[in-house]
Amino acid sequence: MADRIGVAVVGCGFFAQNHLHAWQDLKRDGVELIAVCDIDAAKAKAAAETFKVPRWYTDLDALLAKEKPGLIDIVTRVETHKEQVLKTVAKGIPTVVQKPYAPDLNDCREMTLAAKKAGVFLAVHENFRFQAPLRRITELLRQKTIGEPSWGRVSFRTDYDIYKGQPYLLKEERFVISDLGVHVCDLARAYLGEVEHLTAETQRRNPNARGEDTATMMLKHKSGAVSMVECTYGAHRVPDIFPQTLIELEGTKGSILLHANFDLEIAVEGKVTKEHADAEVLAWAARPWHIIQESVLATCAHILGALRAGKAADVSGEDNFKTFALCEAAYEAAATGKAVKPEAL
Ligand code: NAD
Ligand code: 89Y
Repeated sequence: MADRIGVAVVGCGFFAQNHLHAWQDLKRDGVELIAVCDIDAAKAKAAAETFKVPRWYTDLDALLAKEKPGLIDIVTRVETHKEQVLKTVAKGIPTVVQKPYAPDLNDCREMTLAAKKAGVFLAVHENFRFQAPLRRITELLRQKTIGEPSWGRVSFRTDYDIYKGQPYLLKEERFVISDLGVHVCDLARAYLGEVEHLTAETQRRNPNARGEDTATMMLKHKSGAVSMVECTYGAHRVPDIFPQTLIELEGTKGSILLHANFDLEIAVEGKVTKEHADAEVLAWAARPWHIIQESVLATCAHILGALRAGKAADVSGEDNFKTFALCEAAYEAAATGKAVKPEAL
């Protein structure tokens, strides 16, 4: 049995339920949920009761005054991330914060540099690259199965009613790039490497949304590879495959195609292999969210492993800064109609 680690979860809303389940599953790896916190007392109390967490708080300062978590998991919405991360980092507590990292790149920079200066572990819960079919693709690329990848497409297109669970999204001034662009840009980076420059077009296809609900981005990677990276909440497709991400990658020796319903096609020098790369439906999960729910467990497990190994997570604050820099560049590119180079830390 691994050493015990006390985890505190801040924010007990819609998505935090998945984190709470994941940390509970990781009890087998020594995780103990020691406290939860939400400014809404009813949510904090309900989470404590459901997940058998001994203490609940309505204020992060009160939690920090009483508890000594080995890891704090912030699952509140984006506008609260900086204030909370700066507090936990100042206390030297290893921290993970949900995506999007922050409302803008300067805030991402401030948190990343604060953690770096203090030598405190900081990760962003960027979970898409940990989805079962998407991590299988990472493995294939690491094995150089298709040689050097030179072209790709990352695509998330839906008009599933996400507003039922996440009504706040309709009011976001920065909408789909901030919410989904962070995931698809992260995948493009993970598969094809860092980006030289990008261009982008945005659209608002749903008149009830405040911000853009569609983004089409073209990335020129430093390796010379090019990718089309797309996300929309305004697709009208039948069937709607929410929340699946589709992938196309072409390399010097072959290609990898992730089709709908997790069907993976790997072509190497003319020979095609097919795999079904669906995720396990965990005991607490349900379709169609199961693919994301299983990735939350995989992300938490990865972050825990990195922390214990004394290493930065693959999705460290510094890493996610680079993903967010692509999103910030996409907003600028869409506004100016020009190719934009992502900013460095
Ligand atoms: P939500 O509004 O349902 O939950 C947020 C909770 O935080 C609420 O219960 C609220 O009361 C609480 N809160 C607000 N300020 C607080 C504070 N200062 N201290 C403690 N608690 C506070 O939102 P959500 O849909 O759960 O989204 C949370 C985050 O999860 C967002 O950043 C969202 O983008 C992200 N998310 C990620 C995925 C994914 O796949 N990675 C999916 C959905 C949502
Ligand atoms: O908010 C989005 C995310 O980050 O992943 C899925 C989601 O909840 C809805 O598309």
